[in-house]
Amino acid sequence: MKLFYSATSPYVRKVLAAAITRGIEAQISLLPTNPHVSPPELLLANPLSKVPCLVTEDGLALFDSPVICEYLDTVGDALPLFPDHGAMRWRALKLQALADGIMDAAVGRRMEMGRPPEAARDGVMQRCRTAVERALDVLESEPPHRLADIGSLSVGCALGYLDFRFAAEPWRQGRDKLAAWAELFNHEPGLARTVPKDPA
Ligand SMILES: N[C@@H](CCC(=O)N[C@@H](CS)C(=O)NCC(=O)O)C(=O)O
Repeated sequence: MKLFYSATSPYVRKVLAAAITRGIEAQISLLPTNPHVSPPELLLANPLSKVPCLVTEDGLALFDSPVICEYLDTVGDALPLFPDHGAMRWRALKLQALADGIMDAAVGRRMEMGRPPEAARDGVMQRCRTAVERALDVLESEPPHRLADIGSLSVGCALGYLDFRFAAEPWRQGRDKLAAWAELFNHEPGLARTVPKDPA
């Protein structure tokens, strides 16, 4: 399998964390890609010009990260990251959606940083910021469990992105339970081996 990849993308991190957790990362070759310049090889696979995009052994190009992670659950025979039914499944999918929403809002803000102020855009960015705050408060009231599934891994990647790009806005303040959860859960191999850093 081939993965169009960017080292700083939290969505890519989620896919890699899923692959590592299931022990199949060696089956994935990484294709470093800058989606913002729309390279033709990425566009052939993903017309939306976004990473992650996974090309399977059968040549099927898959996006976005929830779809890719669900596909990875069909590879190999490790325990699935998507519980197959019942309350566990809906809890995991809801947590994944909440975490992806944090990433969407935070990545959106990051893209706008450093640009000259503009009333309409600043209003949208403020909405993104408060959406993240509210989502974090929900996670504080009920932190994910300690098992690695698609929900908990997604939350780990979302919080990691906040640490990486928004260190000046410390999310741990007033959120002791979530901070304690992250402290432990960051030792999961899928997270510990994918900590984001700026390219040298
Ligand atoms: N919902 C998508 C989001 C993917 C996404 O937005 N990736 C960013 C990188 S962090 C990207 O490729 N941006 C390029 C662009 O928007 O043009 C997913 O879960 O995979």
